[in-house]
Amino acid sequence: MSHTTAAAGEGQSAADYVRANYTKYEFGVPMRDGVRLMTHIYVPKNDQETYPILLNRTPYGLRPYGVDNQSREPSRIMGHYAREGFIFVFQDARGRNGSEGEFVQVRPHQQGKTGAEFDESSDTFDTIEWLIANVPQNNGNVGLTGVSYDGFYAVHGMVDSHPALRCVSPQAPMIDWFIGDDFHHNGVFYLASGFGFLAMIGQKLKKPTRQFPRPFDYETPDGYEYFLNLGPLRNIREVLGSNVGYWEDLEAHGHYDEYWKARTPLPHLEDVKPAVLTVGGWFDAEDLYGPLAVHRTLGAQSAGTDHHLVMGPWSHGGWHRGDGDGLGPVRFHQKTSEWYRAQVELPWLNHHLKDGPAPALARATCFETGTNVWRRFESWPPVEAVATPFYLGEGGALSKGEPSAVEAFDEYVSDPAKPVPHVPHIAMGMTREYMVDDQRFAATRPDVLVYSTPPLEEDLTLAGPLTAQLWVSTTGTDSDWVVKLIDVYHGDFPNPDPNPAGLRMGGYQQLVRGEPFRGKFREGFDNPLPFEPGEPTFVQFELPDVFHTFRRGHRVMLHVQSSWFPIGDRNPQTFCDIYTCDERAFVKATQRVWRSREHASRIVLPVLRSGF
Ligand code: PG9
Repeated sequence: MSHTTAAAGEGQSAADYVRANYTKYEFGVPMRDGVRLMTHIYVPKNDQETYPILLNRTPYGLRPYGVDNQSREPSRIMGHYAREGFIFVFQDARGRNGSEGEFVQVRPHQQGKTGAEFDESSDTFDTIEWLIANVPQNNGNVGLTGVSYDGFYAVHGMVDSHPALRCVSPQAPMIDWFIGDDFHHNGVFYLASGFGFLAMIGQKLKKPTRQFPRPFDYETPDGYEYFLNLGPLRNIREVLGSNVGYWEDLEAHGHYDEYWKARTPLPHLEDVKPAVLTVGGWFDAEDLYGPLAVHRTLGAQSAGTDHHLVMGPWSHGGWHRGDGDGLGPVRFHQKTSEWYRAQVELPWLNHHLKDGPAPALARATCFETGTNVWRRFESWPPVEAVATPFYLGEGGALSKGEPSAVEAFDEYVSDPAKPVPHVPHIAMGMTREYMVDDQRFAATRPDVLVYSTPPLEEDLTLAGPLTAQLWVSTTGTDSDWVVKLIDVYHGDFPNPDPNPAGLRMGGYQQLVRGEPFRGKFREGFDNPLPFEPGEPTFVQFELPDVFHTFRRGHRVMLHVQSSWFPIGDRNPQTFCDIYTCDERAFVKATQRVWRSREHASRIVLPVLRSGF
């Protein structure tokens, strides 16, 4: 038996190190229905050891294909852990790229499968069965990780899991494309990012291709202008042409029907056997709903599962990218991503896959922004947080005092021809930084209502979801309501040093959490209802969890508006099928947000701590 010694590792790029120390294999792994899934396997050349398998399944392709082509690092996680003794396995999902079969976007789980019936859970099970039986030097233990779409597959892999699957880490997993991930938030279509995805991997391909699709050529850097000129959503079909693909599904399912209900894996997260480490980022613009929903559902439905949550100050996938010491102008003054990988993820993988020491993990390890400190909780949201209503008041006040006026409201005209931008600068698509961008540009618009506390006399820490409870009226018959929670820095907040961008951080209005809600769904996402023009109507919705401290001297600010473009599509403000309506449906509407004794609008904040 020949054996090799690892080449010198330090100083080499991950790709060079992988080439020098791993043998790449490529197989079509057979599923129970005979379809073969393209699978890349990287086995350490040191054949004196056995190693656990770290599996990742993806719709985005495994380029480069071919055992002799190792022209690039296969993945970030392999780049981080190439020296840690794993067998890395990457697989094209069914029907994608090098794999056979039919690709189905967010394929539903099939309960009670028999014979050759399959889904993502069985494809994962069959893959693990084959790997354990065929891959040299494996120690019989398998871990499954994945970010975003790959995280969706990781969640499916933990359902009816293979006995060799010891641990699963769904990271920013997509969980529900209508309620809160990617394509929709509370029924509002996420136009800027959704269109980009449709143009990238939304096509219904006649057969899988190993080529990654060329990015869509918008012919302008200005997303606001591009999508405004695009007009009603129905024009997407025309722009994508024969590649319209998945848009047809989105267009056909404009409310939360059986199509959508079948596509969330949450109902199947029962009796989950592998250990689970769910990871998310407070500033994840794509899939923030998913990790929080998985954590809550495991806690509610799968009591026996050894599961933990990590929420850091990260954008989408930020925990595997870079060192995590800031996002845009917001600094965390520590390498949060490196800390997570070294102190949490790798020890957790080694514990479950190599019988390493158990990392001292609380149920939830969460980074508190504002004070920039990791904290540990035995439950998330923390039971100690107190739901505290802050009322919208006269003169733009935001306070704990209930309004006393008999009839009071603030109003603005919402014009779909001039929607409120979601970013202060020119951008195409969805930038990572929009989740913490300065909101001063919006605060001065006549179609944005602004409410604020006075400068805080002591720190205010929020931990958990926010609930908007608005009494609103509109002259239209449908409307969106966007609520943004903002941390207003005091006037002499220090500028970065060095400050190449010439930022002025004094008075910065940092977005902490923003979320839209399509008003027609106020009685249920599967029950769209028109507004009665002019009639005060109660609209309530949740904004995803935060863990943020407003420092003493800062202000808590709320913006309320009826468009957020082009992150969200424009509501025509006429009750109709927004995916197929034409330009005539788009009308100006006068919006009112009521703040009277009988119609008291408020935001309920999860106050964990005031002061020290
Ligand atoms: N979560 C990402 C995404 C999916 C669908 C639409 C837009 C973004 C992703 O998996 O890339």
